[in-house]
Amino acid sequence: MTPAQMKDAILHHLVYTLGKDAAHAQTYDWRMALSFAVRDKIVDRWFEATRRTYAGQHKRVYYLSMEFLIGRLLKDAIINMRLEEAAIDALQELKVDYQAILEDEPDAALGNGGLGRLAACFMESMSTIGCPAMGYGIRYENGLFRQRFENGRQVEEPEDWLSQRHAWEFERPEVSIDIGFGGHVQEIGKRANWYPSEMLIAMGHDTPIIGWRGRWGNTLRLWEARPMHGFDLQRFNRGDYAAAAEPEALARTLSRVLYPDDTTEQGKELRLKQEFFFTSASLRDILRRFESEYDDLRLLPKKAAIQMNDTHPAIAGPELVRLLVDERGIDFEEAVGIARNTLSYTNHTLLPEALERWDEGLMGRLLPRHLQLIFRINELHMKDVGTRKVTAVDDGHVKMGELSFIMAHRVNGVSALHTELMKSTVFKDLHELHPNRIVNETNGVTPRRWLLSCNPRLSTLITDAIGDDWVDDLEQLEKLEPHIDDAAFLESYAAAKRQNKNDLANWIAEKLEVGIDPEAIFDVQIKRIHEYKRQHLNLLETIAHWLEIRDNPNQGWVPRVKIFGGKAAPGYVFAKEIVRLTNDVAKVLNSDPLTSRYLKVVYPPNYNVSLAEKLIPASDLSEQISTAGKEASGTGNMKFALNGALTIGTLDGANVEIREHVKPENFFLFGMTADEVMERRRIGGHAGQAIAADPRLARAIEAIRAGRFSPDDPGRYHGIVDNLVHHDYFVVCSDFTDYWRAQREVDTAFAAPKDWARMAAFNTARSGWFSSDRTIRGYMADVWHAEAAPTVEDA
Ligand code: 26Y
Repeated sequence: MTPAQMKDAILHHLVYTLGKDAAHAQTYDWRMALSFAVRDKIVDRWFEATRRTYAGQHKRVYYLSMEFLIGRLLKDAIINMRLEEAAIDALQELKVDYQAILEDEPDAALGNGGLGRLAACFMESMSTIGCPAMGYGIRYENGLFRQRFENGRQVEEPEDWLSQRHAWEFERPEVSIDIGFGGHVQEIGKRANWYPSEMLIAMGHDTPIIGWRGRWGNTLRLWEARPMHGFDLQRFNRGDYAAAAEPEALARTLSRVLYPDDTTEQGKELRLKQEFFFTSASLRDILRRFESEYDDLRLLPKKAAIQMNDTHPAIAGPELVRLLVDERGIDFEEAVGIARNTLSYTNHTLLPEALERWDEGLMGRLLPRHLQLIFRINELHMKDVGTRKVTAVDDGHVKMGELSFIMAHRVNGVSALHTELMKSTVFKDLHELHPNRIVNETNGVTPRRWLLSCNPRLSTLITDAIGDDWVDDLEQLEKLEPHIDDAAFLESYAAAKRQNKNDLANWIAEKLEVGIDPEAIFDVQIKRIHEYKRQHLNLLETIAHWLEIRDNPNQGWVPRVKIFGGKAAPGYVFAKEIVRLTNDVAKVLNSDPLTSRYLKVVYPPNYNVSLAEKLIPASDLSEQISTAGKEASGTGNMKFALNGALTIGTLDGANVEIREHVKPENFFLFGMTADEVMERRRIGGHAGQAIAADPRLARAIEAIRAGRFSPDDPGRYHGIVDNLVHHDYFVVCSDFTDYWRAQREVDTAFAAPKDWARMAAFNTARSGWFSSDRTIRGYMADVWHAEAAPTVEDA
């Protein structure tokens, strides 16, 4: 597409789609016009891919996920269609600011964190590789809440990303599926009829996901809940206006909000309804498509692979069995076999409090037929394995992890360590019974968004050095290794980082009114706030460091800026206190004339995908400091390494594999191993011992206790302090001393800029394995048994 054609396309949409005249168009109008112009180009590609999938009778992958944290879509689309030059030139002629347009797009925050972002990276990679696939999820009207700080405290506000027109989706009223809840079951022979007492409709909205170079495009289909009967005219006519609208409002609540909890499972009825709603709609859509092409349901596992992203769609097992048995007359045992060979399950957490369990009573009320089938599936499994030792139903609860395991032919973990821990802990018994079922598929991230698009300076430098094949095949980054000995290359590498840091410093000055030194170490911890992720370990080290600088302010300290970002679940009290403490610490440190040129803390509110895209390219140090054994994988860790930030981290999740790839000498390791953590916890008073042994730690804790960061309310953080001193389940105190040591090694290393740049560049060169393209190829080979389709020529 030439710039002139792009300009015409933009103006065409401005006038005929938006009904605006260029003279009066606002940023919003230009954004929409540009989005539609780009979308037109995508649609052709997308149709071609769909045609080829049908024509070639390719196996399709269905990715069922409660979350798709896709963020902004315009730049991704422009980059993958390679329309950036045309767009920039066209807009320049129209005197419209391209960057302002990009920034105007709201983030589609349809996810909490890692799990949702992984699903988004997978969608992009499947399109890039040409894996025929479809993502299925919920079209939340309100995504993850927006975070604001009020006197340092987190305040949540609704995220209304749909309040403006959404340029990327196509409404599919013809894809409307009715979903039932409640009611009763009538068994007739081997089958049953389910008569639900409540019905609503799932309506599809399709977003095309285009791969790199536009060679392939898949669909993300998100379901919106709609009332079956809409609004009650009879009641309205009687003057009962509120009641007339009630059924409508009730149905719609199903796709209203994304649950903002990602560690504490609460067993909420509405969440179970959401899970069944999108899973059932998706399965019936999948079967409808399958039956339009094939007439033998036994072929289903050959033609469809259905991935359950965690247990959130775990009701897929019983629902698929129900559709096969009750609605298609297939024998129960055969139906279980078909379902199992079609389904697979990814586990993302070992934290006991995050494992879903549903109360039998609740399940029986909402999904009476499914509960019956769960009992039968469970009995059949026990019969097959010849033991009653493992069960999916226990203590009046349905355990969704066990149910998913039993109903899947493959179960995977998301990093090597996590997969081993699955085998030895939560799924130990099941693993012994099914030793080939658990496999590992270490996570990855898409290099299009997380390098090419977010870090143009580094991308250009890489392409100048080794050509642009790395975008298709990230492991080509290894070709950078010889350049790392070239002083000129290293200097350019460092210059790109410096400019990124300058941009970020300017942004922080403008948005947060905090001045930071672009020469300082940009030390960044961005992720959801959780005890196991240990933001408070980072804070304790910050405080200890501050006190040490105060002791001796003229000692030539290596300047540092600590950047935090992340949301706390609204009901997670401890996490919210950490948020507040971070803001309180920032306030005190940033205004301390003795120390502030050496140490600052910044905490931009509302961390999201777009903010990550700003922060990661400008980071020097990546904080990956979870208690070993608790972070299943992490994916931020990969984005940082790829963009040349060095990691300070524990042997947890994918950190272990990152360290192997980038070499131990280019990684700041500290802390106990997962085994040592378990040992340490057995020692009574382990925290007290650690505090007594390290005066720096004792002093930092004492500063918090004494109210130095909350002088108006000295007792504010006694909860945190007591937890640390008396419980410290996440062994913050016991890891502190080694963390401090590693941080001082960071200071020393950073003071030698050439060596630092070489280590950073080595991280980039060795991060190619962490592409989600590699991960997807792994799933295709080990889990889905699917092959890529022949793709279309380059866009
Ligand atoms: C059921 C409810 C409480 C729940 C909702 C969301 C439970 C969990 C979640 C989300 C979990 C999540 O995001 N897990 C993260 O998945 C990433 C992708 O695999 C991992 O990299 C990361 O370590 C893990 O915490």
